[in-house]
Amino acid sequence: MYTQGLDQKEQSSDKRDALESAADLEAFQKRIDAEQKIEAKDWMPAAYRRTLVRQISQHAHSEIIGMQPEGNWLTRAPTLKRKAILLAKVQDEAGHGLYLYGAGETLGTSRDEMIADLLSGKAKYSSIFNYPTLTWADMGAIGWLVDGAAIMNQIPLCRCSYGPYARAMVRICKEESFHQRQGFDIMRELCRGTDEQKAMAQDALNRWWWPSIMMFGPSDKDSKHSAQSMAWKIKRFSNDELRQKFIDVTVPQADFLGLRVPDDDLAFDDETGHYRFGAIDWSELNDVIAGNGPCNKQRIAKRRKAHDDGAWVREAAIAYGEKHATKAAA
Ligand code: BYC
Repeated sequence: MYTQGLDQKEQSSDKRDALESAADLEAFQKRIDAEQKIEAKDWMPAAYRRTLVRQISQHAHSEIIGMQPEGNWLTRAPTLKRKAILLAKVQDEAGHGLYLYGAGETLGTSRDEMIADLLSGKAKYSSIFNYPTLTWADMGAIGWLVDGAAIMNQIPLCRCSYGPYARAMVRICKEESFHQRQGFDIMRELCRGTDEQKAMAQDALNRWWWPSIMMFGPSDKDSKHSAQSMAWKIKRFSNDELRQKFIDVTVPQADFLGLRVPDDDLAFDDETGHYRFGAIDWSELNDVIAGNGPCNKQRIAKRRKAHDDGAWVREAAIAYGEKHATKAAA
């Protein structure tokens, strides 16, 4: 179902870009401006296709790698109910990865190719998943902040100009909304608990706040893809706009919990109606993206091992498929 784009096999990207006529590019932009969805079989500029493969595959990789920090707590969830909820959340993330790889495949890049790029280090995944999960409160902070940031970024993607990506995002956002609420619920319970539990919640907020703010990507002035992605209506808001929206909705939630956001410069600005916030340490984001975050090596090593350990399953599935195809042909 998702492989119809595979017949449009790659010429070198420069060759394909050069073959595109100004008239085709103009007609394409008109469709985008008219809010028409672009579908897998439609003509599209090679650069639009490349941008989508880059973003969708990196998004898929983030979901798959994102299972690790929370998977770490499945065996240590404090109650059976919390364990069942966390298990469902981690399984949802596997599902999100699969819908997204499916959406990526409609553009003519196979899942194997996308995964090979992740494992070789060529493709990125979200910086946020390179931080360790040290206490149970981190499960609360991830749900509340990381999924909260994810929703802020992903709701506009439901209106992305590329149909298969936009449609995949609808279900993903519904599930992310449950994830965010379960995280906030963990934080609320800890904040209403003993002093020790509240301190654990505060410590998790201290460690996850700035990395969550950085999830939105570099500042607009340093975002190399934003202008084109917004013109193509892949992105509907800039990185800084989404970051500000996230801060504006999240700070009152921290106040409600009785927690302190770890930013001395944070203040509500009556004139703009937004929170002003302190300077972001971009060197930290750049380091993590470059592979030097606290857990980058561990995350990729674990993903590589899981991929290698699963080789027999893929081989068995192919053999099973071939057996049935031969039977059906006979
Ligand atoms: N981490 O020009 P820019 C989830 C890269 S999943 C790492 O602004 P763009 C969840 C960027 O890729 C969360 N890399 O790029 C899962 C680019 O490098 P390349 C993931 C980052 O694409 C499980 C370069 O920096 N969400 O939420 O216009 C449990 C320049 O950036 C990051 C998505 O993937 C980063 N934080 O904007 C819980 C959503 N930021 O590709 C939660 C879809 C930037 O040129 N993606 N880079 O090598 C997007 O919306 C956009 O791709 C981004 C970046 C806003 C992330």
